[in-house]
Amino acid sequence: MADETVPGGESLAALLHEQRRFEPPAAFAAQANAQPGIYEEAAADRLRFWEQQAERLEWGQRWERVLDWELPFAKWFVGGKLNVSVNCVDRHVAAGLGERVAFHWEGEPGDTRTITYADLQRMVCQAANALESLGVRAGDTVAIYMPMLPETVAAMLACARIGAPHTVVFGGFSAEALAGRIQDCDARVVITADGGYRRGAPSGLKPAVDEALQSCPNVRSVLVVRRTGQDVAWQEGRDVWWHDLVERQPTTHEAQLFDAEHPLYIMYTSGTTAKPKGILHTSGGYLTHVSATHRLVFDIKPEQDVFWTAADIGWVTGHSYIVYGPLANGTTSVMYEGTPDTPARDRWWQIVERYKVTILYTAPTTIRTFMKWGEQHLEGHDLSSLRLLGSVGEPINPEAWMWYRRHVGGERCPIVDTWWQTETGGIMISPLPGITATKPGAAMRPLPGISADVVDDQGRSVGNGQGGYLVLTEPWPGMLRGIWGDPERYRQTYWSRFPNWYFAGDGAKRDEDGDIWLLGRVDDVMNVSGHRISTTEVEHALVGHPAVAEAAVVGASDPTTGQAIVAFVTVKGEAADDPSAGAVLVGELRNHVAKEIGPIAKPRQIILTPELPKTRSGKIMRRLLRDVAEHRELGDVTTLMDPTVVNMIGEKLAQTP
Ligand code: 6R9
Repeated sequence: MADETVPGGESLAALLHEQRRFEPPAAFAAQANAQPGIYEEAAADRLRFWEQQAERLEWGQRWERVLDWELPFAKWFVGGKLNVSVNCVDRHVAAGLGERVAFHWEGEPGDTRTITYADLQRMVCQAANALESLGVRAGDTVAIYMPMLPETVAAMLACARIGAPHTVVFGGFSAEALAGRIQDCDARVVITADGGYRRGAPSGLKPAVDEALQSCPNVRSVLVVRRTGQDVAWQEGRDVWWHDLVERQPTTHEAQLFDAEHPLYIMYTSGTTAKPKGILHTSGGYLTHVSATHRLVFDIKPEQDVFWTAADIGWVTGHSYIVYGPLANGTTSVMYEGTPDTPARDRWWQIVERYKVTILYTAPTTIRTFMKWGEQHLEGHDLSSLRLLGSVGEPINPEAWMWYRRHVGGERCPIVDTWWQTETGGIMISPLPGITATKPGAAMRPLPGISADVVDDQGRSVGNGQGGYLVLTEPWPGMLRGIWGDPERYRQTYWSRFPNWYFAGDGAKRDEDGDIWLLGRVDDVMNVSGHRISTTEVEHALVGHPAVAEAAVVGASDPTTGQAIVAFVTVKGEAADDPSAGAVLVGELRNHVAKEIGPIAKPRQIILTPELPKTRSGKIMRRLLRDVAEHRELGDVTTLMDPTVVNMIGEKLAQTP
């Protein structure tokens, strides 16, 4: 992997020379939730460590065993029973904290709402009653396709309360993508909104639901929150307004206990094939993992902190660190509906100042966008409330890390670079603020209770600056329990590369001190602005267009988005030779991909070419296309059927805007 570049453009060689270290400030260390000794304690008895974390939750019935492990299937807290929504809401109200703010919510147009734990309890109970009135029972799946609203959280917790696993589909996904997910998990009820605000304008969601449901005949009810007030089509008997149904329900609801392994949610994520995988998370272990990591990694003091995960609820980061982790810990969070540059590029810094945010958690792509906009947008805003910063979603390049530290953190806030995945449920590798001396660009060490390694092809541990594959060598409580409806794919995807370990799909290196640096995906998954998109998924969308003969898609490093999608396409007919027809077609293809998958999957560049580089056995050589897209020297071309093809493609690329 020696010549690889990581997102942000820094080379592995440059990372190896990164020498800066930042010791935890003494005052921070003195008050931190995680104190030295925690690693040794957890290492001495891993299961006991997790059991202690589970004891921080409220259980209706205690577990009999901490873990049943039949590789690759884990059961945590076997025999235990709890209710996730009671843990996130009711127990705090019962403890007298009903007036504590759960969310400072801010809409993009500037409207605000303050939701206390008591408010949230009423909302969740009403929504749970409403779902039951629509016939939703424990075990039924519910699809949620919503903007960032308090009702979105209430909808998720209401599902959890009645034992109905939810699948939240990111509002940026297309009708097609939504339909695929609804069909895969056979959801019968969809919760949505008329629309939400994005970039200063209302953007519709209900129309996409209407379109999706044309191919989802099993959906019987659509519950619609009124957010933007835009006109929506209405199907009597199927569609019902949230304010008509939910807000008329009783504000109490008796929660039942569910088994620790009862399904909590399914989150679809891109794999290496065209079909997204439904990652299944269950209740007791997941909640233990996200609440413990939220407390230790973000040093949460629920009486004082104002926590802000600036991510969408539709991604796992939102599930674990906007909803389940923070609420399980009784935290006050900020939730913001819209984009960072609406109405101006200092919107986030206004929010930090207004709510006195103490902990900010966001993605490198956003940090790089702020860098591009310039630090003048932060000036004049009082950011002195901040005491800790977090990063997630992709490798953070040292330059962005340093900018974050200097301009957002005022050189005083520790930074936690947190590595994890939809599949892991919660944070796995991260510094512990107060203990770990951080290095710009390194996720550092597996958390207490987590076992990870970096290994070569043969499964041998590497060290001293060598690169390899990241593996997780012991089960952990937040781990996925499988792929919805496809146990074989679960085994194949994660547990076959190395026989006894979980293969994460990420490259990593371990430095001389034993600290871990993540290097990006080693498979065909791209990471665009922290969103996982499979190359195959985009190829699939492109070849679905009538003009396209063949398509090959690669991720190329991009200074802002980490990776960007570059597509090489051969077309049927004349378009490839006729530049004006070609330009029109390229525009059409970009929109086609946006429609099939979502705007985030729009290729940055589409290069029309008469040929794709293929091996003699006919396999498209994506590795070479990646070299071309990155303007790198080409690797081995000897297996190519026609070596002149790559040069020609390189020339085409140079001519493509
Ligand atoms: C939480 C989340 C998972 C993939 C993962 C890796 C990349 C996430 C990272 C990171 C380097 C970090 N990733 N955090 N790479 N450093 N701190 O992002 O989940 O959407 O499933 O993506 O994201 O490649 O495998 P998900």
